Amino acid sequence: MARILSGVQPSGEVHLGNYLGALRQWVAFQHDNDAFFCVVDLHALAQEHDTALLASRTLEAATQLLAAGLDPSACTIFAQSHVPEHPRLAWLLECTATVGELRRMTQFKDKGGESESVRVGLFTYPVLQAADILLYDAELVPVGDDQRQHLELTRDLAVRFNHHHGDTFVVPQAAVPTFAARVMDLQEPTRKMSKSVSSPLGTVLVLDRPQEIDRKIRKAVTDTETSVRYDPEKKPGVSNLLELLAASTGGDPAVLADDYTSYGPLKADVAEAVIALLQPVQERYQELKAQPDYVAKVLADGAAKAHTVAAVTLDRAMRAMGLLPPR
Ligand code: AQP
Repeated sequence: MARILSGVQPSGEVHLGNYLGALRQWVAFQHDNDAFFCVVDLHALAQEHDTALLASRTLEAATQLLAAGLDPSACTIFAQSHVPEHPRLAWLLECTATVGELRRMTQFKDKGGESESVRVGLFTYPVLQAADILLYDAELVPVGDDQRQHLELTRDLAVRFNHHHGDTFVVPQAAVPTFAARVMDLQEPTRKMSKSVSSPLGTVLVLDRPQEIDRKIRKAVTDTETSVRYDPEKKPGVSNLLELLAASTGGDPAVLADDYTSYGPLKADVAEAVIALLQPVQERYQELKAQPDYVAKVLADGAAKAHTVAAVTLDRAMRAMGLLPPR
């Protein structure tokens, strides 16, 4: 049994990229591992957010994790802000991380890292993410491809801390799916599908109605050629569709491409496969959305369990850094 930790931001609605890159792996991992999954609401503060919506979005994200198939009797599900050890360990790690290594984070650069008015939280949030992971002694972190660099930073921080202060943290590894690890925006296929940036027509939401999914996929931007080929560099739109098909039905995108001679039938099959993939999630969601108290209870129980694990690691890290233990 490996210890697992991963999270999703309540920064908008859960989309197909989150589902294929992360959530589906989480569901697969939960039964044979000791898995912790959190709605990382503190991360959502690092960018412009709607104060009136954050709490309901956090509950909504948790509902969608359950709808995706997470089972609270098999794994621990909690909200990051309910476990105070996260920002406390983040501070200790911030005192070991350097400005240079945080400046190299491509997500920070992409989100306006050069600007004077960019928030300090956006700069340091990869360190909070490292704390999220290291608190649980996680060996594996199932994430999409966009998180690889942050995972590398987490590993670097853990190795450095262990070197300077003695063995304290488990050094984690990323688990990234083979296909659909970076689902691209359907309208701008050189940009990843994301909650906070993507275009409405370019993002398939997990809860989109079948007609809406069909419409978005049929309108997906491809290219001016007609041949169906898997070539993410030269044909990003078509390759994205092939990856969606491969991830939804099994198979290899380069091999699946041989079944098509034009884009129309490919789009029709992708739409059908994605609709079928999301149907059970949508059905479970309909049952769960009427039970907000149940979801809140799952989060409360999850936070209590997460706290017992996180408190031990934080105490170890504080002592290792030489802080006076409280009586
Ligand atoms: N497009 C994607 N393809 C595959 N995996 C993805 N993930 C995110 N986008 C894709 C994975 O989903 C998990 C949760 O990540 P997140 O909550 O940070 O997702 P987001 O949609 O990217 O949210 P934001 O608010 O737009 O955040 P930014 O832009 O900061 O990433 C992660 O495992 C992620 O890899």
